[in-house]
Amino acid sequence: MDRTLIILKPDAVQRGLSGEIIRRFEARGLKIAAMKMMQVSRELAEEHYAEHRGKGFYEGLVSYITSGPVIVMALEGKNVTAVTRHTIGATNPLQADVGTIRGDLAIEIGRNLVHGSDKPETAERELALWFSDSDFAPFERAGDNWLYE
Ligand code: DAT
Ligand code: MG
Repeated sequence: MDRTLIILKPDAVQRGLSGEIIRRFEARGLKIAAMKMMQVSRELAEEHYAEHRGKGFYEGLVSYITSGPVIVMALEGKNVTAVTRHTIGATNPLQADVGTIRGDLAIEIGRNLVHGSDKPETAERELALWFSDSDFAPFERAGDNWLYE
């Protein structure tokens, strides 16, 4: 099954929205394959956001993601990266549809609550950056035949 990386950013943890956000992913049918809470180092933040190095918002982005603990998850499901991007909503919460995490729970682009890998290849790179094999607890979920045809 496909896997993707999700980060509940420091504002999600500080605002007490971790449960609400995880609930939305679980309710959609996604399976939690790995999950941990951690303080992000500057090195990891820079590696994670390497594609944005040099952009005007880069410094703010790195200080935001390192400003407090985050919850990192590997979610699993068919087409999981597309499914999670859909549930997360547009990067700028003002453009995110109502019904999405950012559209319902956030206001500013610099406090948009959650990271999700943008493509399957990105997911692969990011999962390797944040998790090792021993972080995963594989299990069969009863009822998956009611989620997938
Ligand atoms: P996403 O998080 O939706 O994948 P992205 O990868 O383009 O978006 O950018 C990473 C993060 O950087 C994004 O969640 C918020 C911040 N960001 C992106 N574009 C920005 C901008 N124009 N101004 C301020 N912050 C921005
Ligand atoms: Mg991105």
